[in-house]
Amino acid sequence: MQQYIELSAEVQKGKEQGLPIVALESTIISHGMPYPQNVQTAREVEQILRDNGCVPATIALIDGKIKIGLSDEELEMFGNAKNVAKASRRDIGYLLATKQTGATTVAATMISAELAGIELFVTGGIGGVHRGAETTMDISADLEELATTKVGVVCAGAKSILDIGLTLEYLETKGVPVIGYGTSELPAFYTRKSGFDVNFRLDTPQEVAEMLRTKWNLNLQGGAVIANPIPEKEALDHDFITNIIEKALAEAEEKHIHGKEVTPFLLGKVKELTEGSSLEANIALVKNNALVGAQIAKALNTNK
Ligand code: PSU
Ligand code: MN
Repeated sequence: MQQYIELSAEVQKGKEQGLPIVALESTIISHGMPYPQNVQTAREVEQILRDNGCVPATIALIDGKIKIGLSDEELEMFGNAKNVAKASRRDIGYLLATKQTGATTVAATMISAELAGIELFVTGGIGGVHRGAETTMDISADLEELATTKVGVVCAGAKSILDIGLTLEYLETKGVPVIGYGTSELPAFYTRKSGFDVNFRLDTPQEVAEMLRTKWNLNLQGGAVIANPIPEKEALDHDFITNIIEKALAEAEEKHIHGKEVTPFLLGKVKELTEGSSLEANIALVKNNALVGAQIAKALNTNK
């Protein structure tokens, strides 16, 4: 199996030194944000992790390998290229075998992280149950992955392009704990509130690490959602963003967007309609997640 995995020199060295390693996804770079802010954000997030005592491992599929840690040129390529495939669980075998370039989603990044022995993963938002899923059956493979793969995922909650209530129901059925980091209400990505409670509120990195370690010591499969609200001053106005999301959803329906195109289409539309303010919020929350994720990864590393 190790023949498919390639660690960057930085990750390899970090591993040998016993440093905490934090996984980062590449779909957020290729499909989640526009160039050049995507590459710049990816670099800044990596640096936040380094400055806080961790080793960043941005993950992607390149030339038949699962790369754990990307070079500067590779990051640039992911941000700029138009032909990068969005890679979720189902795509990994095909893309590696045909040596195509693939940007890993939350699901594929979790799989890769687990294979590389990485326990914590920082991102912006997870996929979930889409609105109207009772007829379209559009449910992100990210949720199934959270149910099976042993990686903690730090995010800013679920976007209201999704049906947040159904997403929580699905996670409950699958036994995935949803932790509020310093909050008892699930954040909704651009805003700190969603109207839905998390399962458990934890206030320190040590408590989160202890919860994950206990779950995994018991050999309970799957990960956890660690939902960290966007900083107050960066949050968008609730009514403003709700209105824009409604418009984006209506356009997706009108244009019959489906399958793996849905999420990137909605993210792009929201960015366009907010004239960039959603992008600024997105960048701020990912950086904030990196700060919190670094603390959790360090606590996990001293609690093996
Ligand atoms: N939500 C975001 N930004 C993103 C994504 C989701 O706010 O970039 C990406 C992540 O890579 C996530 C994927 O895993 O979209 C989910 O896609 P789908 O809904 O097709 O499973
Ligand atoms: Mn989908």
